[in-house]
Amino acid sequence: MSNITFTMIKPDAVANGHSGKIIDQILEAGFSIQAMKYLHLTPENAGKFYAVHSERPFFNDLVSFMTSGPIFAAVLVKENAVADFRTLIGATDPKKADEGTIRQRFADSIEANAVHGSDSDENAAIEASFFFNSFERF
Ligand code: IDP
Ligand code: MG
Repeated sequence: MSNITFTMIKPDAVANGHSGKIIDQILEAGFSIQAMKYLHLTPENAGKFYAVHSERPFFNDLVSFMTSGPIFAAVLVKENAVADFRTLIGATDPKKADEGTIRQRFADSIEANAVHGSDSDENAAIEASFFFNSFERF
């Protein structure tokens, strides 16, 4: 079990002014921020990041959405980070997300769902290195 996960505050949440409250909830839940940056994904970046979904019907819309405005990308540290962060953000579809989760509080739709969270330790490392060089040294 590794102790890092990777997150993005997605364009909907940044545009709606929710970044501060989301970061606050992440810190309140016991995560620390090892690295963070503010950036605007290119279609090429977004397509690579979500390559695993390239055959899904929503892929093109997802790339458009993820490139529609700036995001925060971050590496978070906590014991059991991947699973605990998935619990904190809630289900992919905010209508199905538990009360008080980040997606239940801040997401607009199953697509514009406020935050990303890695789904495994392996993907957390891959995703963190996609955005941060040598993130271990921060
Ligand atoms: P996750 O973000 O909860 O891990 P995934 O199934 O990995 O969910 O999907 C990646 C992202 O693709 C979601 O966060 C959401 O933005 C988008 N997405 C997933 N399912 C749908 C869908 O059915 N319609 C539109 N967008 C979707
Ligand atoms: Mg996923």
